[in-house]
Amino acid sequence: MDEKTKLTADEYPISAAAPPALLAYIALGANLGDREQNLKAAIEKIGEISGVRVTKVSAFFETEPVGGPPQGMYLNAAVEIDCTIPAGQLLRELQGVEKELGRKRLGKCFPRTIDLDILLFGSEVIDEMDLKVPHPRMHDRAFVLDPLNEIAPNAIHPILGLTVAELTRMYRERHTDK
Ligand code: A4P
Ligand code: MG
Repeated sequence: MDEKTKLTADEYPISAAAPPALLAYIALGANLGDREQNLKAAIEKIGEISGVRVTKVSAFFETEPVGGPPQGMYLNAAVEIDCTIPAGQLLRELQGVEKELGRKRLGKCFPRTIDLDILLFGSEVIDEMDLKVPHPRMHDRAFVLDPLNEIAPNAIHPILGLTVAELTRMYRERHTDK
């Protein structure tokens, strides 16, 4: 390459720094339709989001519904993703997946074909109108903690300063009949 066409580091296309990846955790829940199929389809679609790679998937846990009107049992799971997009964009992408899988928003805690919640996003703490991370109720729900503890016992809750394993143990202690 002669001097005239030589690119400086700034101009060279691949010199642009790749956005740093972080590990994030998503909770999945379904209690309408073919619940197992809904979870599997959601995991596949999450893996197709640009800038997201699914790195771990928990077992599927059958759980009693918590809150809301009387409704059927849930299947819950958690996934770990390696993520290079910002949390707000991830939320919008997940809402797109919920919509594609036929989610109708009937009201809070109503039955759903699929619910996708961001539990942890690296060590970020986010407190916006439409996005709170860590998920504000994650430490008080067995249907979230059990699947998450299976894939990420050492992940740290950045507000409480405790690992998922510790949160799970403390939840059990609070809910064991004395
Ligand atoms: N939002 C704020 N922070 C987040 C976040 N970290 N991740 C906002 C995802 N969304 C977040 O969510 C309502 C709003 O929360 C969204 O507009 C988003 O901007 P939604 O999915 O429309 O409604 P939702 O799921 O009914 O509300 P939410 O607050 O996610 O409900 P929960 O507290 O998650 O409870 N029982 C069992 N056994 N298993 C379940 O999975 N799920 C629920 C839902 C109740 N009982 C359950 C289960
Ligand atoms: Mg939700």
